[in-house]
Amino acid sequence: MKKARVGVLISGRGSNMMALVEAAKAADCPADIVCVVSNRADAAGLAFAEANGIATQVIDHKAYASREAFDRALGDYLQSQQVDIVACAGFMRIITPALIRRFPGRMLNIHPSLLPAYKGLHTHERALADGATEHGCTVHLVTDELDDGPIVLQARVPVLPGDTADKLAARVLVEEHRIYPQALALVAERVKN
Ligand code: NHR
Ligand code: GAR
Repeated sequence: MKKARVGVLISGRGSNMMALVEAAKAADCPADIVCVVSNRADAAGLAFAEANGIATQVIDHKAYASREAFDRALGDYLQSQQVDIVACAGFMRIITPALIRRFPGRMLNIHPSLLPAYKGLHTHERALADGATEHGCTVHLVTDELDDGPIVLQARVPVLPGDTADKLAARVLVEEHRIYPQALALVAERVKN
């Protein structure tokens, strides 16, 4: 079976990346995780990727004069690895059109809210402050507009009495780890053919 080659972008813990890597170990998974890129050298997820025999690369945004220059370096590395699909997984830098246009319709992100609600940062705190009764996560295609691209999959969780941002985030994260591999497989099936 021909598999889509996937590069994952992280900035930290990398638990979503780990879920993608584990799911891609299945023989019938249409996606192959070929590299993991972090903008931070101390990202915990890098060691996991290395232990799993996946190429890793640190590209520090602070070493570049502009967002565009950073994105050009990211794109050059991803293309050197012949990546078909880019999966952002807790990647914390806003991506410019310079990178997005190199992977049209082939760049995914997981966002911890039920988009279009709570775009941007601190989603769990904002949902709690609003008294929301439902919250969740969304896998969407990345477009030039932040957290605004076509939705691939969503999952909902209840907001429970006594919730803190940490408790709510943990409940959402379980669903992130479930739907991100599913969404990647959907896009990989499309890209492969
Ligand atoms: N880029 C584009 N063009 N479109 C999207 O939908 C993107 C994106 C880049 C990242 C993830 C995202 C989220 O799901 C994401 C979606 C970081 C910021 C941010 O403000 C906002 C949204 C997201 C990720 N980052 C600061 C910046 O100046 C830095 C914050 C930090 O380093 O802690 O880039 O929520
Ligand atoms: C996840 O909850 C992800 O949805 C969120 O950060 C966490 C990363 O965890 N993403 C964003 O907030 C994007 N702005 P992980 O590194 O363990 O996957």
